[in-house]
Amino acid sequence: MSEQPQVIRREDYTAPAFLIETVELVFDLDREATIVASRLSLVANPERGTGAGDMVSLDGEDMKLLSLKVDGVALPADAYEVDTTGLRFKAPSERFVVEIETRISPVNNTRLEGLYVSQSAYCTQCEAEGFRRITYFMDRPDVMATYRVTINAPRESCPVLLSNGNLVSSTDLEDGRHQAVWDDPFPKPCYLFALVAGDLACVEDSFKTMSGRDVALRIFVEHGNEDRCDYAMDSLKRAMKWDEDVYGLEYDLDLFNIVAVSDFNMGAMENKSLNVFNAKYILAKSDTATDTDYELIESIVAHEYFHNWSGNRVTCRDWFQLSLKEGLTVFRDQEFSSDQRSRPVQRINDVQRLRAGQFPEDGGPLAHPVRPDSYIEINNFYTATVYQKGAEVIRMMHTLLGAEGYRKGIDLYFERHDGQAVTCDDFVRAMEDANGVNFDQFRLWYSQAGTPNLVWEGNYDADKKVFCLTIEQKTEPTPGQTLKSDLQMPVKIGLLARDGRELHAQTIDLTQAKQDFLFEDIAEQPVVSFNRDFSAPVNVGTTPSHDDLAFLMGNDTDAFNRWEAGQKYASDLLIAAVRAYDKSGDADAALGNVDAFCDALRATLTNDDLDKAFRAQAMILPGEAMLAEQLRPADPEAIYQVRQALRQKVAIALQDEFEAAYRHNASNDAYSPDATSAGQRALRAVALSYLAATGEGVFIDLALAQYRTADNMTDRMAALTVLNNQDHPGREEALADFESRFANDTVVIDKWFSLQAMSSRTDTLEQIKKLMEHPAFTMRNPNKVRALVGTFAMANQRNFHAADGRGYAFYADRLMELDNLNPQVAARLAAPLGKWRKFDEDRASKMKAELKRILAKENLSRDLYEIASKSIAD
Ligand code: B3K
Ligand code: ZN
Repeated sequence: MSEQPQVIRREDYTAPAFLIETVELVFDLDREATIVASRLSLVANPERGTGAGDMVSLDGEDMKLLSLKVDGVALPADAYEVDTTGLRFKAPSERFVVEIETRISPVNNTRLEGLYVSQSAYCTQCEAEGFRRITYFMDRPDVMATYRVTINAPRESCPVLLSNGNLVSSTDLEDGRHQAVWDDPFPKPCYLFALVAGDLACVEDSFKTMSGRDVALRIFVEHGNEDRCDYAMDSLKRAMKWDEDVYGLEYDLDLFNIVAVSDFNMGAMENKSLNVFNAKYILAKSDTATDTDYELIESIVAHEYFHNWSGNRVTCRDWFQLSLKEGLTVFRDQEFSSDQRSRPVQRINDVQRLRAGQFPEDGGPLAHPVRPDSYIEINNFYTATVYQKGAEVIRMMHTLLGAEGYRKGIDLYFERHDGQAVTCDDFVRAMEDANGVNFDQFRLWYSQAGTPNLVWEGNYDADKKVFCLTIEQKTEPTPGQTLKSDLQMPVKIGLLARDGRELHAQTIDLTQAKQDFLFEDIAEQPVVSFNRDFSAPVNVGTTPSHDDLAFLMGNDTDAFNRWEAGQKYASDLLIAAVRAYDKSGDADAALGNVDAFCDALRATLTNDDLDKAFRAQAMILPGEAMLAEQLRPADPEAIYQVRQALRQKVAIALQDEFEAAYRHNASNDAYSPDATSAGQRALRAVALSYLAATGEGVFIDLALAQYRTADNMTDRMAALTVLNNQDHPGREEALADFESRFANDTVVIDKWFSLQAMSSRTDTLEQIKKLMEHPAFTMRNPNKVRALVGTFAMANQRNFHAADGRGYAFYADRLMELDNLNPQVAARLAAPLGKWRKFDEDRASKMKAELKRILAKENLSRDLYEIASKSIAD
């Protein structure tokens, strides 16, 4: 880096010196040279007491200033300053009009922020700070204005011209060009601005709101994909209805547009009335999308729609408050999915995601509070902590206040703050005021980083029939935050009798470092079901006896904890075995006798009272990365070997049951993405995967047969996933077949890339290098990079951490290559190298050497600099 990048701090927040009331934009679209004319009406901010003579400071990057007028008069060169970060001049009065013309180059925009080209269409991405790459502006979320947008473009290449709000007019212009004018009556920050133009197909439907208004719903996709929009459209309608039913929130315009594009930095974007999506989260039909894809589409479509209120109508004062909209909206989409599908399975998935992504973040070099205190590049803070932990914080308020109390708080929040840019604190205050509670201690969840550790102990007094539960909490220091306070959290518990009856259930309000809770009239020594439904997002250090875990797996009335007991049991066995393996090198011997565990799994697998999706989940052993989190140092090869060995033992012990599950869950019905059918497929897929783990060739043949005859992508991928790790000619046959079917399908072929990047085979890195030459692969498309390169580091622990360090070197090379094209995506992929503290010295020093190499790169972006420098710090 040429100079140290600037750190932005939350405590430095000041209100804007000037406000912008209205924005008029005119775009003359051209791939190489788009001209943007903007007309802004500015007014001094009364809160700041500014006025004539004060500096007007507008952000702007990577564009050419063509002209600048204030109140209709061109500013002479010495009356303004322009550099690579923005434009500054003195205000002539308290109220004035600024007119600016800029030139930008969409086709050369490889960062995919601002206005860029995806396939043949123009599109924008402005959150967090992309608008400043379109025109000079106060690019901050607390400047809210109404927008009128005129788009001029050639009619033939861009028949579709879209922006936010309502279409005011469409007109033909000269020279084959045409014009559309859009007007958005709702004041919004510029990060919610969007423009799309191109030759896109449109799928249309409508929704009648609770007050009886008809809203036109449109999904725009590349031609040929019209038949893949049904599920997204259906999800949108269900989300609109759910928000009315559960939150009383109605959509506010007559039009809601979604556009799916192939080149996109993240999942989707909630621009007002013009959501832009990564195509993989819209397009689905049974032979191209798996059940998991359908689930993701449902939840992301809902998430972006829900932002219309939680994010757009009420937005963030500054980017430190990001979780105000993201934590809340994730909680909303999780609850939506729970209502559409199996609630316990949804909770298990959400907790798995939190544990896989957020807990390691919170325990590593990039730990930060849900409301961070500082950043170098805000795009690096769209994190699991802000999103997933932020959602857990909202969920805890929901648990503490109850559904009704929570709804009262939400109603007050929207009533008070509609049309405003506010803080996380404002949200908590609405919850407090509506319910007459004090959340001073609870607020610490926003400011304190790190995952609390809870341990508990139970003591039963048989004479008095009193059970005493002692809970202790402790949070380890995180970078820059050594002192930790005790947090308030709801801990749901159940006390179970040996015959499975529930003796007592309660939500405990934990507030102290160490606290005793007494339960009277408990007839017998109970088995404790602790932190049910994962009511507090914490690590629980106490491991019950294997007998109690097996009992909970079979008897807990809380489905989440039934699953959790199995995970704890498996982790306990595996961790002990990894330690023994390190000495003996014999995975089977290291595991010893696991019959009792297998029996407990069998009881779950064959319990027809349980949801199939749940049973499938319960069969899956904790992943390699999850186990690595619990070991210091983690030996990736030992973890791999021991986990495989346990899988084989389970497979052999339960072979009959898995065969039965495989047979009984075949379906002759046409594919349907509903949760019940998906659960059936999931159980069958788990059965197949275990059958293959027995090591018997006939089951590899079975996987190949399933691949050949599959009539939907879920079954096809389940078979291919099994074949992918095998040394068997069926693997090559199936991979070649998949390639020939989907090579030209940009969304689907990514499954093929990522599957190969995930393979546990030892030739995987060589294969990945070859695949980078594949015609369908390009470093310019984020989905491709994530599928092939990102998957390798994130989901292939064995090969990424290969002892010779080649995995690390390859990865660092790709990050540096990508940094030149798209720093945001490069930085978002960089975290795996920062995990060096978890590994042995040799691996740690190799990982650090790669981080150093990255830090020495010429023209290193601010984005990657921030992640790499924080990752390397001791
Ligand atoms: N708000 C966007 C994320 C923007 C990311 C910018 N780096 C999508 C979402 O959370 O809904
Ligand atoms: Zn969001």
